Amino acid sequence: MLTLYELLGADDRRFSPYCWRTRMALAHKGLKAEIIPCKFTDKHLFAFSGQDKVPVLKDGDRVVFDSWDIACYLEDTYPDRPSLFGGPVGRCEARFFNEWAPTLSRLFLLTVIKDIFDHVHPDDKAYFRLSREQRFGKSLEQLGAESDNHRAAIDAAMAPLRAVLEHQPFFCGDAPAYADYIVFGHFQMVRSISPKRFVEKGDALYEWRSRMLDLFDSLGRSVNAYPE
Ligand SMILES: N[C@@H](CCC(=O)N[C@@H](CS)C(=O)NCC(=O)O)C(=O)O
Repeated sequence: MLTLYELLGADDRRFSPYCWRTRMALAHKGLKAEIIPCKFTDKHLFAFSGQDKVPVLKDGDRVVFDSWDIACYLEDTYPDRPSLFGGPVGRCEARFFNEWAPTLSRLFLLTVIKDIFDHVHPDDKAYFRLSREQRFGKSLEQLGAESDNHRAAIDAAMAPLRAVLEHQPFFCGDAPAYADYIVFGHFQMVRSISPKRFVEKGDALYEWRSRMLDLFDSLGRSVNAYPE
């Protein structure tokens, strides 16, 4: 019996990039999990994990947190199901994506932080404002006013992603695997809460995202989000 604790926003929005990785990884493995949506201020729901972030996965008595550790756990515990990494070399390469993704994530976050604030659950507004203003040392309004300053850095970060997709349909080759889910999570985060567009039709990344959204009976489209 698998249970996934994941982040919940207003209007049932699911905007955690790390939870999306786990959702996609479970689907890739063909595993079903009960989803327990948690607001930022619902940390008591997964306090048994001994830390304060989602995703948290419970598999019977086992508790695993941190999306990378969850992916490795699923790969090692369910080796007979489709592989997330395609072997030890693929696991090492996916680790690079895992370490690199926060660079893109931070740029996306700074660009859409006011949109996130507008879409966090009403119960979480005060927590989100306080914690993010402390983290960035600026008010949300100030960050919002500067939101378009990161476009050039985002384009630079996305350039190698586009270059790879000129040669192959997925980052992992002919079929998607965990490195694709890592990148996809961050695109799902922005699409879940922001009308801002980062990829347009005709862009290799847009086409890749459409293929990702088609996966697992359009799992990525099963949530409230802005138009593709
Ligand atoms: N390295 C962790 C990051 C998890 C993370 O940052 N989760 C965010 C949601 S996207 C969270 O739970 N934040 C709680 C908070 O900010 O209070 C992972 O990969 O799972």
